[in-house]
Amino acid sequence: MNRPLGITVIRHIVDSQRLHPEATGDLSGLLNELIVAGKTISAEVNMAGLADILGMSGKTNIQGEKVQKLDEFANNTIKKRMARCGYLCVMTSEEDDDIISVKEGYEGKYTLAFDPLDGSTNIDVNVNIGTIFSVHRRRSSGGQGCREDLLQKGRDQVAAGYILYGSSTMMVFTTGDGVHGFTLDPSVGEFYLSHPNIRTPERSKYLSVNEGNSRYWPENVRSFIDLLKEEDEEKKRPYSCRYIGSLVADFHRNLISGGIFLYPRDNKTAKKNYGKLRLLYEAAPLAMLIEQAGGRAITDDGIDILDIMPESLHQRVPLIIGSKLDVEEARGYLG
Ligand code: P6P
Repeated sequence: MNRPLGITVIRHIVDSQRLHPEATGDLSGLLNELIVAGKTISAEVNMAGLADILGMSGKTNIQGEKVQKLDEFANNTIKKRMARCGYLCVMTSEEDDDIISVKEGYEGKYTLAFDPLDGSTNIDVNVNIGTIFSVHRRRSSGGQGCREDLLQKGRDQVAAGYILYGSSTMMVFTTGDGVHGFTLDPSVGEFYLSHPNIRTPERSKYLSVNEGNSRYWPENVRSFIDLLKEEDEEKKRPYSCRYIGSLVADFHRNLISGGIFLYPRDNKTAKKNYGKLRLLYEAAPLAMLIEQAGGRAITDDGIDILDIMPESLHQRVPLIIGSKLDVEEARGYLG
């Protein structure tokens, strides 16, 4: 069969690097290592229904959530590979309480924050899950990196993206020159460019929010969400509700088709009083992606996610993210 001459993700990365004569190739190398880790995780996720890897590992992570075996596999796969890639000085993971050092002698100039397998509660029911990553330049001078290298504003990220394990495995990322999507051809083991220069529609088609929490939302948030459900011919409302409960899956659908995703703070528990989602390795990378694609990402106080200065590794933030016109309307209404 004559296969179309697809652009592989590494070809795209190298071509993008050429746009920056000052580039040393370290970021390209870092992304390539992440791609290998993603392919490894994809193979395991796709076998999960067959291999004895479903179910719990018996451990609990810093979030107080039970760690699933696939979570552990994904976390270890990324940590082992990236610790010796030579491009990082320090990492942080949703699954690890503290910072993660890199192999002595392999210290590099970037940092990596990642959620190894977000949406893990969906693993056993075969719903799409994903890996989310965020890359910054180190701020410390040399050797092993430190917490301060990780606690940087999302606005200063040099790269951000996710790998979505679904009906097909896709990698979507940005290095500041637009958002590009690649689909894995498992028979070849290559990611091919399938979604060049993704631009998210200015107006939503979907409303993504967990209505089960509505009684706990601040009153103004609840009334804004009700507004999205009222008839409005010009804005093509009410929007269809789509909520998978897997952030990467909900985000990806909205990125491609247009949508607004909300995970507001709730007054039910102190833990969620700042929202459920984490800043460093969920909200900030997705915020860079959505802004690069023409969308917006704010808190339920109307503050740009990318402008928040992190104070801790696992800091939570309320998140409203998606189509520009709807998110800006939210900012006006809530801000
Ligand atoms: P809820 C999955 O556990 C996750 O962290 C995100 O992937 C998802 O968007 C969110 O939690 C779902 O939370 O409270 O609606 O089940």
